[in-house]
Amino acid sequence: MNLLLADEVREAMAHGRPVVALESTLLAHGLPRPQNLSTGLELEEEVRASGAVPATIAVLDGRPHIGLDKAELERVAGDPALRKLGHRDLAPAMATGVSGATTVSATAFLASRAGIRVFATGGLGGVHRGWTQVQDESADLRLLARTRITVVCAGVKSILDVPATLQRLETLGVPVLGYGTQTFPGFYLSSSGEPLDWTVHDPRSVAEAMRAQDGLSDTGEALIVAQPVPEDEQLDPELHERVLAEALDACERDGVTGQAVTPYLLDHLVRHTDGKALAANLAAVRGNARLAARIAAVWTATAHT
Ligand code: PSU
Ligand code: MN
Repeated sequence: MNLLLADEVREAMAHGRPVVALESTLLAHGLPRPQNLSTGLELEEEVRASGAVPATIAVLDGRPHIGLDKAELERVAGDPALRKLGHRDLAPAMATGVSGATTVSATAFLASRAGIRVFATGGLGGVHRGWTQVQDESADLRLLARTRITVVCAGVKSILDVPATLQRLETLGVPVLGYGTQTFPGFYLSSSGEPLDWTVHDPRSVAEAMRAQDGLSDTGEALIVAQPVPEDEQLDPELHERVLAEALDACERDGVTGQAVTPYLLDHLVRHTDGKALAANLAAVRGNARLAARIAAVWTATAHT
């Protein structure tokens, strides 16, 4: 496949050094400007400071990029016409020379093809509320059921039907590890209240689970590592509940559907919480970038033992 690896990423991979994939839809379509550019740069810094090389992934002029330079990141953060590309959009985007930010499904796919094993994001996509009417389930879930990559996230966005999403992950055979928690994180909230079956407490345990997974099969499902946003940085749960209900109403009233739903809801939350939703979102992704780098470091350090 025609993947364009940044020099730094190519070199790190060639020498078996840790690399962490980062998603670009959360920058282009999930965060307001201009914080999205500073966040993109900051996430790369967090990864570096924790000992790995960052590879932000996007499609530019039809070409999948694994690792962006500063000008490319500025383009991703600043271009209002940039498309949102899920996994199924990759082929048409490549054929038509389109540029787009990649969602979890497209990023996980491209990262895995490039040989990157660890990926950090904010919240995964999942089963939307009202699924019985609209069957809106993020393509993230099915892609993660057939891609061997470790995804560090803060749960799934609380705009979704969280219990239904966890059920789907179970059906699809995707393991979920709580990182220092026995309940599934709630993205803006430290806990969604949903219980988890597995809890780990350090990057080494995650790397061991990854190795055990590989021992069972060399292709197959992802591993989800769910790390909560620290409690003192979460969105106030009452504020969250109120504004989320308003956002869901507004979304229905405005007739928003398909790919536009997630960005619409996230934007509503940011604008109606006086920036507090944004602060919680940023705290979550920062923590995930750091943890992903630590996992990648242990993973590569133990590669031949
Ligand atoms: N997490 C965030 N912000 C985001 C997203 C996740 O903190 O914007 C994006 C991810 O790219 C995820 C996508 O893959 O939302 C899911 O969109 P959809 O529901 O249309 O599949
Ligand atoms: Mn969707």
